[in-house]
Amino acid sequence: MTINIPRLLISLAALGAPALLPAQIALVDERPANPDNEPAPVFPVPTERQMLWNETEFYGFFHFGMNTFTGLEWGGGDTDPSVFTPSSVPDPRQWLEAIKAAGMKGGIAVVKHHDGFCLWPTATTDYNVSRAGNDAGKATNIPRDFGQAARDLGMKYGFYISPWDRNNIHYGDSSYVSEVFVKQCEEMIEYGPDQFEMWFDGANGGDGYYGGTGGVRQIDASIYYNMPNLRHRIHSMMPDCVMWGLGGEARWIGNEAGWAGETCWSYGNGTQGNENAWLWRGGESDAKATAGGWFWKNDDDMRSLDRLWKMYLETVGRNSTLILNIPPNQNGKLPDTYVARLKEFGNLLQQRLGTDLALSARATASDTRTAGAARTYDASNLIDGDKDTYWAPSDSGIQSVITLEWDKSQNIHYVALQEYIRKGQRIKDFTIETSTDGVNFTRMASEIPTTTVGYKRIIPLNGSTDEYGDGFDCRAVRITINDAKACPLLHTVSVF
Ligand code: FUL
Repeated sequence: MTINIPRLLISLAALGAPALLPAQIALVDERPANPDNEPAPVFPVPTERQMLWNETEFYGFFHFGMNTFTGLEWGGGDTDPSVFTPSSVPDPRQWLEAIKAAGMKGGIAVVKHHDGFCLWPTATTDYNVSRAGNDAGKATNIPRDFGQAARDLGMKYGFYISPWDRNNIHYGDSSYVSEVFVKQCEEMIEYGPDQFEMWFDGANGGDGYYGGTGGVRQIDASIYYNMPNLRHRIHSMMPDCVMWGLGGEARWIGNEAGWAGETCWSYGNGTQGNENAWLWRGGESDAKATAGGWFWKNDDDMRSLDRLWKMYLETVGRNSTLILNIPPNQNGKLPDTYVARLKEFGNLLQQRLGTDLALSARATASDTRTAGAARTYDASNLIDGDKDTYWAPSDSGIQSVITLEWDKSQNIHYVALQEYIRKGQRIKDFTIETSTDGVNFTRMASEIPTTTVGYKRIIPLNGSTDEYGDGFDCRAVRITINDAKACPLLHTVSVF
C-alpha cells in the first residue's frame, strides 16, 4: 500500500490536527511481509479442501439401491421396501479393491437415490433397509461398510445423497429440509467423519409418490435446500469435505460422456468454465464405465480399454476430475468381468503414465524469479516430484520458455503440466515442441487448442486421444507459455 503524505497532511489539517512534519509521522508499511518473494495470487483461488479434492483426480462411483432390483433408473418412491433383496450382504470392500486396482484413489457410494430409499437404517424415514425383503437386505448398511472399507484401504470416500426425495410426504415443505435431508447428511457424518466429497445432484423431475399423495412438487433448488446453512454445518464437522453440485464447491462438467473442454477453467460453468468468473469451482466429469444406465442391469458391457483411456485423457488430462460409475449387481458385488477390466485399465495406466521421464531430465527456464528467504523458483522445481515447490518467472515474465533435455534420446507420447493453482489458474496459451538434436524444435499437437492448464493438463504429442501411436524420439522438450493472466507458475512437468 502506498501512503500519500501530502494528502495525509491535508486531511489531518482539515480535522483540526496540528500539522506534523513528515519526519514526525511514524509511517507503517502495511504491505504483507513477503520474505519468500512469492508472486501475488490471481483470484479466485481454491480453498484447502478444494485443493485436496482436486488431488483425488480419478475415483469410482457406485449406483446401487432399489433400482438394482427394479431395473429403473429413476424409481418413483413407491416401490415396496420388501423388493430390496440382495442375495448377500453388499460388499463395498470388493468394490473399492476393484477400483483401487484401476488406479483410482477413492469412491463415492449412492446411499439414497431420487426414490428416497435409504441404504442404511436411518431415523429420518422408515423407507429404508430395515424393511427390506430378506436378511441380507436388512443387514445392509452402505455408508457404514463403505466408509470402513475405504479407511482400511487408505482410500478417499464420500456419499451421494439425493436432495430430491420422491418418497417423502414432506418433500417441498421446509420440514423436509430440516427434519429429513439435513439430518440424513448428519447421519452420514457418523459413518464417515472424513469424507472428501458429498454429492448433491440437482435433478428434480417434479412428480413422485410423496407418501401416497402423488402429484408434482417443483422447488427452487437455489433457495429450498438452504445450502449455505448445510455447507456451514458440514464444514464445521468435516472441514475437508467438498460439497459437489448443489453444494456449490465443485461443478458438473456439463455432460455425462466423459469429456471436459480443452479450454477448461476451474471456475464458471460447464465444459469450459469461464475465464472471468469469480468463484472457484473445479470441474468433475461423471461418466459410466458400462454401456447401460447408472444402475446395474444384466451385466451391461463394460467399455473397452481404448474408450476408458480416451475418457481419462479427456477429463483428468483436461483439468477435470473423473468419477467413473461401475454398478454393483443384485449380489451386492461388482461382476467378475468388471473387476477384470478395471485391473486391465490400472495396468494400462501404469504402463502409459507410470514412468515419468522428466525426472531424469535437466530443466532450464528463460526467466527465473529471484529466490526468497525460504523459497527458490528454479526450473529444477518442476522435476523434483514435489507439488509444493514451483517454478516461477519474474512478474513480467509472462512469456517464458521451459526446456527439458536428456543426454540420450527418449521415446515420448505425452507431456503433462500442472499449475501451482494455490495462487490461481493463470495460463491461457502455450505450445509444446520437441527436438531430436536439442537445437531445432518442431511444434507438436498443433491441432489441439493448447490454452488452459489448471490443476493438470496432459497433451498427447500425436494430437490424438484415440491412438496411442509409436511416440516420438527426442532429446529435448520445450514448453513456451505465450499468454497468462499473470506470471505463470508451474509445479510439475511430466513426460511419459
Ligand atoms: C443424475 C441423476 O439423475 C442420475 O440418476 C444419476 O444419479 C447421475 C449420476 O446424476 O443427475
